[in-house]
Amino acid sequence: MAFDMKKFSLEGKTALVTGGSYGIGFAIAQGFAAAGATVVFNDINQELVDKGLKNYEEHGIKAHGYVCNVTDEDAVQKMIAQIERDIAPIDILVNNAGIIRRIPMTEMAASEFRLVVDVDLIAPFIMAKAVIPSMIERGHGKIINICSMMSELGRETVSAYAAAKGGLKMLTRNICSEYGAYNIQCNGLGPGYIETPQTAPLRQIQPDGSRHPFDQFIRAKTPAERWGTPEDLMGPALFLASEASDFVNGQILYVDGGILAYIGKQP
Ligand code: NAP
Ligand code: GCO
Repeated sequence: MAFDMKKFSLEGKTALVTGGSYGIGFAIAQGFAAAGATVVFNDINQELVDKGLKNYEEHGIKAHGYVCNVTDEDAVQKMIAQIERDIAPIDILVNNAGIIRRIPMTEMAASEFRLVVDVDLIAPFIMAKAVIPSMIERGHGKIINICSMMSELGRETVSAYAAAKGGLKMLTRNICSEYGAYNIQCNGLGPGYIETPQTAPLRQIQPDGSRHPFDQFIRAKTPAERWGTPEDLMGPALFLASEASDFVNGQILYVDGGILAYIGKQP
């Protein structure tokens, strides 16, 4: 049977990308728009939503922006209902919103640890819980959780983030297990080290003009010998959002330039 390339189309689909004003979420939403989806995004305040709307407009995309803190379950339930009234039910959810706090574990307040887990793990639970009932009613749905290298590996100062992203990998597998029978596919996308504001501190040029030691470290750990860009995630995200991946469920697709496969370049 010939493959129908229309399986990669998102025509007629409504996609919600959390924290999609810029960075990885914005790039993923751009790819969805190119495939025909109606793009909806939220961010934590009106200023960021306005910044996002301007960003989308500058890229020729008519997006819809909502102010919502994804850790607030009532606000999320209200936002999803508002989106359904304003636009349509959500066919594709990308749990992209995330934060990181780089603090040595023994110096980290439990409140900081909780905040990271709140945004990076509990919010994806809240968001998925809000969209799944309507996906069940309509007989299909796609949920993409933005995981991380830290879903598989640890490193100094990111204990809360790694715990959250490791948990997000298992939440992904559990949503697959619990709702796969309703034709809902829940997969993770695991970016490697990507050039966004979140990693800017790790790429800062040193006073002597040299690359940040962490920048040098990551280039030695990556077969592609470069950082990823948000655009590197567009194709893999589109695959997971489209009918082309209807029999892919509970998987984490790593988009890391080969980091997880590689012991690293000899210094
Ligand atoms: P980013 O530049 O920090 O953008 C994250 C977005 O999420 C921002 O718009 C942020 O808004 C928003 N956000 C944060 N907390 C929120 C909340 N409570 N409610 C609603 N929106 C919220 O991050 P990024 O680098 O694009 O990363 C996006 C996702 O990819 C995150 O889940 C991150 O963990 C993951 N990731 C990143 C990398 C990387 O190397 N960059 C690699 C692997 C995975 P504010 O600006 O107000 O915080
Ligand atoms: C860090 C980085 C990473 C990236 C990403 C890697 O401090 O190690 O921020 O955590 O954000 O998650 O996949």
